[in-house]
Amino acid sequence: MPREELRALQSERLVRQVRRVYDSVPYYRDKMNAKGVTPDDVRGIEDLPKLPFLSKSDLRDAYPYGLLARPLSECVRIQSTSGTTGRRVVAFYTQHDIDLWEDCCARAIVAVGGTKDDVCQVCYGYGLFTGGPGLNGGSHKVGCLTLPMSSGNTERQLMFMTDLGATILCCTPSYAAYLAESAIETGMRDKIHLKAGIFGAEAWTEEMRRDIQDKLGLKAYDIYGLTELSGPGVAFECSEQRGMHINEDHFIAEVIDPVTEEVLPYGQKGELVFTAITKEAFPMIRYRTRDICVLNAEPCSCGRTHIRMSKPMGRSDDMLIIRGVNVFPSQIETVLLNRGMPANYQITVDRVNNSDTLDVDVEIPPELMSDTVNDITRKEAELVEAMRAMLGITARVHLVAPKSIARSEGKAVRVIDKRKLY
Ligand code: DLL
Repeated sequence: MPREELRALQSERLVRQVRRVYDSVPYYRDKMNAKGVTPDDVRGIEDLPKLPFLSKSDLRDAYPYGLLARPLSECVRIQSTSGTTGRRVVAFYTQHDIDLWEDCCARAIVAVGGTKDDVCQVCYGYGLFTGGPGLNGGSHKVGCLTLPMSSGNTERQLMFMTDLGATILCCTPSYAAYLAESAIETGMRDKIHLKAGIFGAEAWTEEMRRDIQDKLGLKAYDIYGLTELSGPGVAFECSEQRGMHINEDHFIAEVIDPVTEEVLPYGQKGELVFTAITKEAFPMIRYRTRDICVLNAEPCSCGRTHIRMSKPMGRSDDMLIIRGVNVFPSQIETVLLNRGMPANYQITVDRVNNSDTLDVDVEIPPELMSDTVNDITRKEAELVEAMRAMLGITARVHLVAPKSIARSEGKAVRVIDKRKLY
């Protein structure tokens, strides 16, 4: 669609969406009233900056139903991120929302050359996580033979991949790298016929792209999305592999200065903000993603007119993505404090053999100092279990001697991220 037409479509959808949320969601109405803006003030996309921002804290305040724009009886599904209730995002979908979301994922598959003749192996997690259900739906829409593998069980993944001749692989980039290594180690590499991979949900570098491409003999494409906006498929790479086209007929993108909240011109680095203009149940107006990136409006040689976003270059909050799971350091702190441990801890994240590691060093409280090695090992195991329950992933917990974690004169350095992903 030519850009002028797209802009007109976005304007029309935005105006309708703003009116709809104002009329049906008291939470939005109050926020707009507080900013002194009514739906009459929004006549087109140029009026977008008048609207208030929405952030994760709004989602928390309004949890679970406060941002619903349709009656619950019209909703057919929820999806959710990892995390505790407070941090957890629960998104609602009508059947129409699911159809549009799957369309977005289908576009991503078509963009990597997918057709109904392809065999598409989906090894993102199924269930609450959006990765599996989103790509699964997209693959059906394209008409690919879909292998709904979900994550894990590498041996079985490789068996289906080779026996059924998978041609498209959808998973996190770190799992793709792990699959590649396992295929090489088990001598199955020559039986793999993948042509494309659709990898996202976490940050990955160009080096990692080259490594996966070389090892699996495919072209590796990036895909971006977040639960709040439906899931994967908000943006995806085309044959150019140079930035991800944003599905702008569904999502209007802005980049802002995260501190001043001023809207920045295309080409400048800032925090990505999205307005979902077609979602029914869980609309999201000017949602602050906390992802830092750059938008690029230059025409793309693939012919798509949608602008492109760079790979996320970091976050404007402290969220970590570890093995595809969203983790806030405060969740780890909560586990420690609930279990009577001191707040003297340090989190180290690294990537070893393309897989994320999470280590938590905690100083032994003085009352445990007299305990035996057995007691300490038991305490560590208990903390590992409590963290798994809170975060959904396994951390290695090490009880260390009191005062062995360096004290800082300013802010405590709680997190050391050695992954160099950005
Ligand atoms: O990760 C949705 C998704 C599933 C995207 C499968 C792609 C593929 P959440 O769990 O809500 O949703 O996490 C969203 O993950 O704000 C980014 O910080 C990060 N993220 C997602 N895609 C990418 C990517 C899914 N391609 C958060 N590169 C987002 C870097 C990404 N970070």
